[in-house]
Amino acid sequence: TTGKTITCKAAVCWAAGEPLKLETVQVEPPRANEVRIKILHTGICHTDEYTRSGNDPEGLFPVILGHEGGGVVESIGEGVTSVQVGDHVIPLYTAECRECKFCKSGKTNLCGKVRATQGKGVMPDGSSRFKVDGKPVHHFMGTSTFSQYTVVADVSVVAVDKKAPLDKVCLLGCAITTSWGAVVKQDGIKGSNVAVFGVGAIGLGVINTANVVGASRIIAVDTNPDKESWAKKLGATEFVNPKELPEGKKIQDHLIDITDGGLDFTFDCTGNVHVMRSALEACHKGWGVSTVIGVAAAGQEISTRPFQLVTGRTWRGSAFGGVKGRTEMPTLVKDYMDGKIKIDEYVTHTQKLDNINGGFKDMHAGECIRCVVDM
Ligand code: NAD
Ligand code: AHE
Ligand code: ZN
Repeated sequence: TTGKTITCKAAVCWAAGEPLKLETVQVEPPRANEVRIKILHTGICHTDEYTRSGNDPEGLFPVILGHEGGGVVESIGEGVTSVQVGDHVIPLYTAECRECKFCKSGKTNLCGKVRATQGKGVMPDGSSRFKVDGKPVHHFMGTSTFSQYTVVADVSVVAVDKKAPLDKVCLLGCAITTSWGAVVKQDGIKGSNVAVFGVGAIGLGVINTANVVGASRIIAVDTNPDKESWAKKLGATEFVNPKELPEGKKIQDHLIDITDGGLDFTFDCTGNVHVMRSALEACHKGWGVSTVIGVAAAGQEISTRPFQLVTGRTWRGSAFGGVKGRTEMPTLVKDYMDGKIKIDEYVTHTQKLDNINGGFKDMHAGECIRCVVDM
């Protein structure tokens, strides 16, 4: 609370659809129950692009995007006990206060403490810690990791082992944890048939985790043929390109044909609502479960015949893999250090902060799994 405002560089998105712009930004000291973090590395997730593009109904501008970061605590506000100056940390877009109805329910990782202000692009007290030329800039997902310094709520950050390389474990801030949790927290994957729609970082993580927990068949589905080798490298047993099916053949019908009635589990990792429908309908009658992980644009809706559900298929979704970040992240980092969780394989590209737009370009090019930005 006695700290000074820090002047540093950040990538600011001034308006929906615009490229990010490197700006000199003033970052105010952390107030009570807030933590200021020097961000060293951050991944670029498709969700950053989704909000940048203007497709996010919660999108606010100007904004500092980024939610897959790793850094070091620079200073803490009054009342902060969970992290200390110098701790290596991962910001959490899914907070964990351990006090709210959600946290205490034991049924969900969603936390109610800061979500409302987070969605409004401000800190819990309703104000922003970022200014450019005296003008406030919005926070994003409670993390804003595309800034050399950021301020987060103390319930939105977790300390991790200092020996863990931050240029890798930053991906635990979103992609790796999201996909790991979506599989590990779903009972019954061992010995089952699984289909994964979309082989980006999220889909690959689902494939890899399904392989680790012992799924018997893992069918990867992607419209980009270059994703076949990626999918197989991380444990897919088969690959299907929906574009290569005979004219008029739906992907769900093809999958039902080759699996004697459909999949036990499917995952949407595309964010495309038509793909979500295919993933649900590819499920086996009586018991198939489809998990929506992808994030769809404003105005998009999912649909299917209710008969699909009446006849025993389940449609569900998952945010941050159902993982409670403050409680579970240290173990995930340890699992990575022990070689039980893959991360290095996903980092196909790196960029410097001043070329962060190049990282967005890499993502669109299709051969990039994750681009990690060196801040
Ligand atoms: P990505 O762009 O790297 O990967 C998406 C993949 O889907 C690509 O390989 C693309 O070729 C493929 N694809 C596109 N259209 C397809 C189609 N019609 N059929 C089959 N494949 C198709 O994205 P990502 O970073 O891996 O993220 C995937 C999705 O997950 C995004 O929507 C993202 O916003 C969302 N996400 C959700 C959570 C969560 O907590 N629920 C967390 C992270 C990301
Ligand atoms: N603002 C968006 C919400 C998008 C969304 O669903 N986000 C996921 C995380 S994506 C990470 O890459 C999530 O955690 N959702 C739960 C939550 O509370 O936001 C929209 O579409 O309105
Ligand atoms: Zn993400």
